[in-house]
Amino acid sequence: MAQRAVKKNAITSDGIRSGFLSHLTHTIGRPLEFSSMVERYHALSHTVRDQLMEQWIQAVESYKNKNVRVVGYLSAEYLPGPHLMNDLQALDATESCREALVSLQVDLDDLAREEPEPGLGNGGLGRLAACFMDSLATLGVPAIGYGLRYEFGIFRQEIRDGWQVERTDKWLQFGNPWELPIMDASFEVGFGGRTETYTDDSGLVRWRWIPGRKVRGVPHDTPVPGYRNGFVNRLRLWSAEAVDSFDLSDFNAGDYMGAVRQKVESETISKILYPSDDNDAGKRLRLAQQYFFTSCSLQDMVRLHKLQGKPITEFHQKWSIQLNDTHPSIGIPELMRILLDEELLGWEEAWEITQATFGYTNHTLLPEALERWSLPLFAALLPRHLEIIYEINERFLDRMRNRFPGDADRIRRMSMIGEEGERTVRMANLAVVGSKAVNGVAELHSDLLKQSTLRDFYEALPDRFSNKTNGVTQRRWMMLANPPLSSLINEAIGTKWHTDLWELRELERFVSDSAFLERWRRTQEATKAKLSQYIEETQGIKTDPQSIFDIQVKRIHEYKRQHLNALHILSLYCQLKGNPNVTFTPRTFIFGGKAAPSYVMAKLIIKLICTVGDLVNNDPDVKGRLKVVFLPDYNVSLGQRIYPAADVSEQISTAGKEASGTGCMKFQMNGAVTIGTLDGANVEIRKEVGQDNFFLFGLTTQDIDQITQKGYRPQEFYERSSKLREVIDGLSEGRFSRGDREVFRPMLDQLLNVDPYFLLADFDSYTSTQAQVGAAYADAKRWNRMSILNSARSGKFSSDRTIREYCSDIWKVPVPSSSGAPKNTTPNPQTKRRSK
Ligand code: 26V
Repeated sequence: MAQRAVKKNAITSDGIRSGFLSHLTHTIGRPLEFSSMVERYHALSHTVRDQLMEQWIQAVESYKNKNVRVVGYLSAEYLPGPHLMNDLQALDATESCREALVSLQVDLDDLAREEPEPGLGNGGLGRLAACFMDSLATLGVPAIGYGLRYEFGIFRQEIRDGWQVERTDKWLQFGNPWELPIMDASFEVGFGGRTETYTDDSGLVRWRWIPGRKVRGVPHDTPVPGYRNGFVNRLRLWSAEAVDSFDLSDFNAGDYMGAVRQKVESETISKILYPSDDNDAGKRLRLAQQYFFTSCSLQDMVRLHKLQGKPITEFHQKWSIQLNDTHPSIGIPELMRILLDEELLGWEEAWEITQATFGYTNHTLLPEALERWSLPLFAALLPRHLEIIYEINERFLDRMRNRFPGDADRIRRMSMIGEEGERTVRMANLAVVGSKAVNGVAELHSDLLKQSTLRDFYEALPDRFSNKTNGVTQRRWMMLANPPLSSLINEAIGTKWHTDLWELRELERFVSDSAFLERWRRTQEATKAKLSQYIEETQGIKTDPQSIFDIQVKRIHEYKRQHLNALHILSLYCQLKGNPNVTFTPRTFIFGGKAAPSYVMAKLIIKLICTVGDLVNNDPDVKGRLKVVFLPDYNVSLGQRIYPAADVSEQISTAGKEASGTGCMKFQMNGAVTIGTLDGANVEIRKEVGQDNFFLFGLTTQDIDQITQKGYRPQEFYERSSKLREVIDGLSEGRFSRGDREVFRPMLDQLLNVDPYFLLADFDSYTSTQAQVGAAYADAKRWNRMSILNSARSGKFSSDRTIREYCSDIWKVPVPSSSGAPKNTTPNPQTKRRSK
């Protein structure tokens, strides 16, 4: 009798069906017929989590007792996106699940739409952490991602009359079926108070910290499954609770409010994510958050280390800790404090262990984003840590004085304490000195770090520095986000690319196959049609799937220059108004992204985009050839709809400002062609795809240095370019804003007088390159070829490659050979040859 081979441990449709019904009854307490969508979603999520738990326990057992090093990834932010479909995919259970639900007249996609995504991050840095977690699990590397369980994540964005309005994110409102609180692994974290010395039994003088108050951290664990390898890591997020739920003496004395005040204050620590992605210096709560989650995480690692019966002196052999930016860099003095004050080691030994444990990743060159804490604030909250930092600093600066005698300026710049104006603690300096490895996130960024921001440190400690170009997971950004394209690729070249993205280069065999080119085009058009439908349903704007979908999604920031994009659209609009019958490749411009609530200029950029949209979408002269859409509340889920539908990827930051960018990679994988500056990872994308398959424009970092030295005068560019004058004057005279001459005044003043991000200098280059984009698109065959080549040459940008590099160069952890992707990470000869 013919029988379908059932894989060992395969998750069957019957299994899911009975698990789902059982959870509806026993966990939710509702019969199927009276259950709501949310309840069904919860029942299904519990069913899937059950499967993960079994694998989780197996995975923990498999490495607990072995001598493997574990990665501790410390990040204040994670943006994992919805779990359900991702975890089903990892378990290879999507089809059985669909089948099981169909038999109950329930639709899987309906349930998946009920999942609120955990918005526990601002942007690229948080999403990178989530891609890394996916790759670590898929490569079978034991790792724990540590962070904060914010009760309120990044705000929901609404647009009212073209302005951003923030609404509270309540992702935990209906409970979170993916997490498991682990009550017996909680820790206390101290704040404030004072330090004192005492003499220990052997007559040595020692320090101890007597905190003024304590807060309890409770871990909530979310399983992170590897892709079809039976391996599961965990994301461990700390939630703050009061050490005692209320103070009994206050309570007995009748002070009910006083009794709960402490509880409320403690819980504040993990209440809300700071929605700004540059510096929030002076925010005491932010420092408290950083110390809280870092201390809990270190205590947890020390506990796990000791559970294995290992001496604390071997801590660095068991753990490799990566600092995702400086946010957790307080971990350096915290580990020192644990080793000195609690484990009673001597300074030298403690310092050796600490330095051998940490690696530090820098994610920004913007000076305003480098963390500095006011010294009095720091001293009040973390007095013992400040003492330790002073000692680290003194010893380090002594070494530097020997290395660079007489160079007082250099010593001042390298100090962990800033003395100009208000005294500050400089976290980047601490992170560099306390780590064995320091890295940037793209080649250009790492070079600029060495030449500018961290130059003194590079000169003193050159071996510490390296580059680790970012990557993104193809499992979420292609397979989950773009099933039609993924199927087409599977059919053409098989499925090895799921765990080895270099395999996509096999697509190059098809670039001259007109039948394949046509299928590629039709697939993309169908995906664009789906986004069109979403846009019409949510925004009431009609868009043409045959027009160029030209997309810019990312946080709104002046350096990312969404307003340069908007100025170009206005210029196209003027062109159409001037000659309504001009030949013109129709375009749909799509934007998405949040502005920090306090960032006035970023909010004005959103207003500009929406104003341009109102203008062009409804003008009969435009004849529908130009559409502008601002999609509100850009997040991971929306990104999954957007990236697959792009023809053109806008990566137009001022050269030298974007550390890497990762959206660029998501677009490229899905076959979009980039228009971009030589900034961040664009440089490497262009190297991979070749200059013919990338639209380059704008000033380079060197050009900008030169212009700056000579003195940049944006007015000159305005005077020289008639196109630029047309849009600037139009804005200034209110011609694009129903006569309102004031609304964009602050932006125009800034552009004409200062223009710190060189929009006016880059405008002509940008518009003429955009004209080339239009012409290229008009030649469908040429465009499809470019699109395929972009996807085919995106192998380098898998986070699997990035994680392999961290494992071998920084963490020194082996990647199990049984894991999906091959060991070899060198680029293929073909793409090498094409490199410029
Ligand atoms: C800083 C702060 C300061 C205090 C308030 C909250 C907060 C949140 C985030 C940050 C750091 C922002 C740095 C960042 O996100 N950098 C981005 O990192 C991406 C991943 O490496 C990279 O692709 C982007 O180019 C880079 O801007």
